Formats: sequence, structure tokens, C-alpha cells
Amino acid sequence: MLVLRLLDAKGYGYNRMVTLPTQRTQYESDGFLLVPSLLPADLVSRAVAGMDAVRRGEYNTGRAPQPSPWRPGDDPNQLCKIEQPQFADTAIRDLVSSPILGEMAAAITGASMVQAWWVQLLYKPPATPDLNAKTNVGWHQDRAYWGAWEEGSELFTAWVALSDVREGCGPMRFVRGSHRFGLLPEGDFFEQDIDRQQSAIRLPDGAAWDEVPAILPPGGVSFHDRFTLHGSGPNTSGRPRRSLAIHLRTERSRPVDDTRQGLTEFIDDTSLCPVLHQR
Ligand SMILES: O=C(O)CCC(=O)C(=O)O
Repeated sequence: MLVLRLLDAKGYGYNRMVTLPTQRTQYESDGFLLVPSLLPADLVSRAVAGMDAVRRGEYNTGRAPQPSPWRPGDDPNQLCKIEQPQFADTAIRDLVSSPILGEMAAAITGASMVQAWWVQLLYKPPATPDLNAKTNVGWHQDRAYWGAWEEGSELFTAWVALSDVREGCGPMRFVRGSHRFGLLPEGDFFEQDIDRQQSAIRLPDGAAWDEVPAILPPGGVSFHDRFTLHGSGPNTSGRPRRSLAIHLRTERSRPVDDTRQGLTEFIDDTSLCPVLHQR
């Protein structure tokens, strides 16, 4: 990928990238792709401030996020997962709407339309000796949670690093090639004993467990397929690990029975669920 640095109409710097054909091939073959430099620093630093505001319960749009596993005032030592934070904060909304994300997503999938249909704010605090603090993300495949979409729908995720995500930060880890394993029954986002869980996962015959950490600087992005097995361990860095998981779809997707409920409830409102790319 080649990245060109340009200014938009408001004077914000942004990256324009030229995708190499090998990146699409790599995404198709591995089930994920790491793009270490994609989003500009100003967009990222505004989104970090937005993340802190949303965690405090301050919503500059006047609208709250969707009901979430973590709410303002909850234990700061637990994994903080807030659903649809772009409803609540304009800086997060700007980042989620970033056309460069859509361009990259379209380049690796060959799609003519890319929409952000659901977003999760993920803040993994530094690990503490508190045994009740749950900060791991168990091995899982996103498709297991996305039954609101028809079978075969092209759904995937852009995971945007908002902090420097190194090995010690509990980076997301992908199992290379697992998007071809089919849906595995042992997946569970909320499982904390990820080593025990891994040993219980039965791989298809001939498949190997080849784990890759998503090491990314702020503004780096990983893309992963809905069937790619992934999870993350404790953050021992002493600093919070910050990210946004932006769940994407292409024109090759359809809600079950074409209804709008649960995870598909908001897709017709493109101010909340922006279309990032349209050819
Ligand atoms: O942030 C993590 O560790 C896991 C995120 C995740 O499960 C996802 O983006 O699909």
C-alpha cells in the first residue's frame, strides 16, 4: 500500500492510499489484514478525547450510545465495551465515517458499497491483581453473534487502534486461515480462561493453530472476516489499550427477512451508520 498525505476541505490532513493487489490476496488467504498506517493522527486524537467523554457519560450529540455491557460509573478495571458510541460523540462519528476506511475495505473485498452498520468502543484497562476484573476477550467468530444477517452476508470488521497496541497491551490475536474452518461451537467472547478455551477448540482435520498478534500503532487498522477466530489476553503494559471495532457490510449482505431489528435496526439511518464507500 502507498499512502499519500492530503488535506480535506476543512484543512484536516488525511491519507489517500493506493492498495496493492497483494493486500487483497493476503486478506482472502489469511482471513485478516493489518494496515499499520491508515488514519491520520488528528482524527485519532479527537476520537480518543471522544472516547473519554463517552466513558464519562458526556454526549456532545445529545444522544446516548445503545445499552451496553459497561456504563459510566462501572468498575474502571473491567473491559469497557460501549455499543454504538458514534451515536453519542461527533469525533468518534467523524472517525467512523472516514472514507479511507471505506476505500481500503472496498479494495480488499472488491465491494461497490461499504457501510458501517455497528460500532463498539473497546477500552482494555491495564491488568490488576483483582481476580474479578474481566479484561480478556475469549476466542470467538463474530458470525456467531450476527444472526440478524442472512447466511452468506458479506460482513467484516475494521478494528482501529487508538493507542499504541504492542504485544504487552493484550492485542487482538487472529488465527490465520480460520475463516475457512466453518462456525466452531467452542467460541465465546466472554470466556476469560482463553488458554483452556483454546485447548478445547477442535480444529478441522489438517488445520493448524497459527496465531498472529495485531500489533498496530495509533491509527493502524486490522480488517477481519466474520468467520476469523480471534480473541485477546491481559493488558500488562500499564497503559489502557483503546480501540473502535467498526463492523462493516457490503452490498452483498441482507438482514434476515429484510427486517430491521437488533443489530440491523439502524442501517437505514446513514447519519448513524455511515456509508463509507459507494461506487
Ligand atoms: O478488542 C478485542 O480484543 C476483540 C475485538 C473483537 O472481538 C472484534 O473486533 O470483533
